[in-house]
Amino acid sequence: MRAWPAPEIPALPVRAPSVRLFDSSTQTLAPSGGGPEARLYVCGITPYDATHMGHAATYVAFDLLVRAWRNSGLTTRYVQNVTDVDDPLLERAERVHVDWVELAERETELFRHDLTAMRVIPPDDYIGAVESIPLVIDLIGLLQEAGSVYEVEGDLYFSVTADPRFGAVSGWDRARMEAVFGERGGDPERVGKRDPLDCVVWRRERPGEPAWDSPFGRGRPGWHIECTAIARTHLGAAFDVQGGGSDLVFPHHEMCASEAHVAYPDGPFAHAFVHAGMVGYAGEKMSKSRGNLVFVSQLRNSDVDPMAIRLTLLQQHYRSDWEWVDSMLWDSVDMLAEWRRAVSVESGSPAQPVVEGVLAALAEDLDAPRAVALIEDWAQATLGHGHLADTSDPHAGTMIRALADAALGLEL
Ligand code: 5CA
Ligand code: ZN
Repeated sequence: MRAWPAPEIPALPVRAPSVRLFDSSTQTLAPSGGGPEARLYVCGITPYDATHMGHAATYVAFDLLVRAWRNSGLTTRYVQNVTDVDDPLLERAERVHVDWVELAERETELFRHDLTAMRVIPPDDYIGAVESIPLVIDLIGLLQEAGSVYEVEGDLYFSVTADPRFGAVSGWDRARMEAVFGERGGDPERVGKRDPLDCVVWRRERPGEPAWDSPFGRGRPGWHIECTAIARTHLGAAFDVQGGGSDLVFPHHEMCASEAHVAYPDGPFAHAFVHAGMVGYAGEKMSKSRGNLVFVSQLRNSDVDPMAIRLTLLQQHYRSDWEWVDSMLWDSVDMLAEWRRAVSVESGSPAQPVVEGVLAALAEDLDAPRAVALIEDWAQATLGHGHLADTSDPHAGTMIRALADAALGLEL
């Protein structure tokens, strides 16, 4: 699948510290990106509706990671999927009487435009579920050879007990797993399953649903196996990070890891699992199914500067759950205008400590709010509003402009 155009990123004269990230599976901060190439898989959209602030916040968070890795001297390899066939997409297409392929293409295209406007670095490989069906079929074959797949009325299930490490990603106990499995695409109550938590890897054809030929009959892939297959094929074993929003910790990332452990006993799936917090609006998690949404495209259509949207997202730590409030956006519009004024003055407050501080903040679990505060202090000092008014650095504006762009993705 085609991704979107890459923003131009200025090179910085200083090298950033190595990145440390909070790994959900160990609940600790750990060094990240050990090799010369850092490898990242981020779970992409299910394209049945437009990009909302929750999606945008998650993709901006992993964009900060790519930038932090690159600024620390690593090269990066980034893969993202598009769940372009799955229950929620098919249900929406049927409800609004649109062909599911058309709906997926339209919403994916809108997503590309939204993320381009927000200067989010595109993945190197942008891979759809439909185009990955041959990979999924091969992977199910490996799971079958390992004796971890069984059939219920023509549907194939992965047996979670086949992986002794099942549960290691979320660290949840069974009661908690069972409580949310049904709400997040699982079918804990289905009769004939060996374990309520087993997940579908191949769903046999139903009338009116798309289906593809396979050695196990016509059907379509289950959700989790799509990401397992794409990540393992396009990144190999033991890549650095699997990322997504915190709603994917269980079952999605847990199942991806277990399927990979069983199919490929040669190595771990991802070294770390990194999760962005949930963005809410009007008292609830922003979600396509609840309909309490603020869309990036809607704001763009009303001529809101995408950089102001981005700056709003950056002021929340990526791991926090938070609520979008419209006034945050207007505050960011003002802040951005001040920053733009500050980088245009002839001589500004010294940039060097700001560069070092911002890069250090981002290397320490992507602390964008701290990075924003440092640039804000610099802007205030440069404009003479701060107590530290000092405008002795003639290169400060150029340097801060490059810094905001390279480290935070903000074009001033
Ligand atoms: N296609 C699957 C992943 S393989 C999926 O979860 N699609 S999605 O469209 O529902 O979500 C896309 C990404 O946005 C996921 O990483 C998800 O965790 C994240 N996300 C969804 N809602 C929110 C929210 N309210 N706040 C933050 N992130 C969110
Ligand atoms: Zn995924």
